[in-house]
Amino acid sequence: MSYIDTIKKLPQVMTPGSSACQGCGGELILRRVMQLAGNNSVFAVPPGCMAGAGVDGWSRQNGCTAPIHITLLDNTASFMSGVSEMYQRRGRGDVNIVAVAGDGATADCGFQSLSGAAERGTKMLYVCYDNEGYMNTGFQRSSTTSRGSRTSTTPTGEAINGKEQGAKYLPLIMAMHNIEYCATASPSHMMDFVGKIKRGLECSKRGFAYLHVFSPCPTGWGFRPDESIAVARRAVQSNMFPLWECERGKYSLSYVNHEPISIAEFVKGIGKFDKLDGEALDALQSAAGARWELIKRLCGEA
Ligand SMILES: Cc1ncc(C[n+]2csc(CCOP(=O)(O)OP(=O)(O)O)c2C)c(N)n1
Ligand code: SF4
Ligand SMILES: [Mg+2]
Repeated sequence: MSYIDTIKKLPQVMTPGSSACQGCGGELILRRVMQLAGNNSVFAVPPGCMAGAGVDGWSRQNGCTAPIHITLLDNTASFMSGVSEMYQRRGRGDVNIVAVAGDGATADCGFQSLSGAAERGTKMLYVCYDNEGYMNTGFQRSSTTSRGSRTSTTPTGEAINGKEQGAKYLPLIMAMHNIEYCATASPSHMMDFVGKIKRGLECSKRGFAYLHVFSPCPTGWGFRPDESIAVARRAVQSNMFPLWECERGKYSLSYVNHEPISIAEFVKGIGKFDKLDGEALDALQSAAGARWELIKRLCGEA
């Protein structure tokens, strides 16, 4: 059965009526994860754009049709460790334990709790939708924000020209926790993403599974809502966001770029990068190149 047929047959767990912006990558990611996990699941969505958009429920009309917790910004994985443990002890390992959190809640505020749950091998699937910033509170920079991005706390002007530090590459840090499953995904490569959600759910029955998903944000990044999928596709095609997976220590590439497009091509039309000069573009290009070489070596493709 094709992934489209699979998706068509599955009911939506996230109800209509979310207030996320048009073209929000995060909403698409969350809908797919919830749909694949289904109603025999317990979800956690901490503060951020997705909780703010109402997925945790803010009236009797909308929210989520499965049990869902709005955890704290910094305790999602430890909170869900307790939930997972309770279900294991009751012999209910069939229940999917799933967290979907932003990059701020994952790579920064919640990292201690995430790292602990990963190291303990908690049986759960943790999905980070990475829109490279604290979008729900006004587009502040996070540790995963790309170098040179204009955010509300890293403006472009005379004093600084966007974020001065490079992005923390969290998926590899998570893979180094020796977890059951770790993968990157993009909404532009939906078949790959759906396969990884399924694999992540399966692996969450044995231990910790982690998905890091590129999440274009038209409002915060400054591009047209109907460009979201194209932006995500260019991120993959330029090696800005390589697609790979690692199951029990075995790495493999999910998408091989024989002729990658340049980073200059990727950033075209994305407002947060519109003040990048040649030097900043070169820095982004060489960081992307170095990361790609490292991943290829890990995957035995170098
Ligand atoms: C400890 C703590 N500090 C600050 C906040 C305020 N806050 C709520 S959502 C949010 C942004 C979260 O960013 P991210 O996790 O990346 O999700 P996004 O908004 O980008 O979807 C912040 C800072 C909070 N809820 N808790
Ligand atoms: S600000 Fe960005 S991440 Fe938040 S709902 Fe809008 S598009 Fe989605
Ligand atoms: Mg974010």
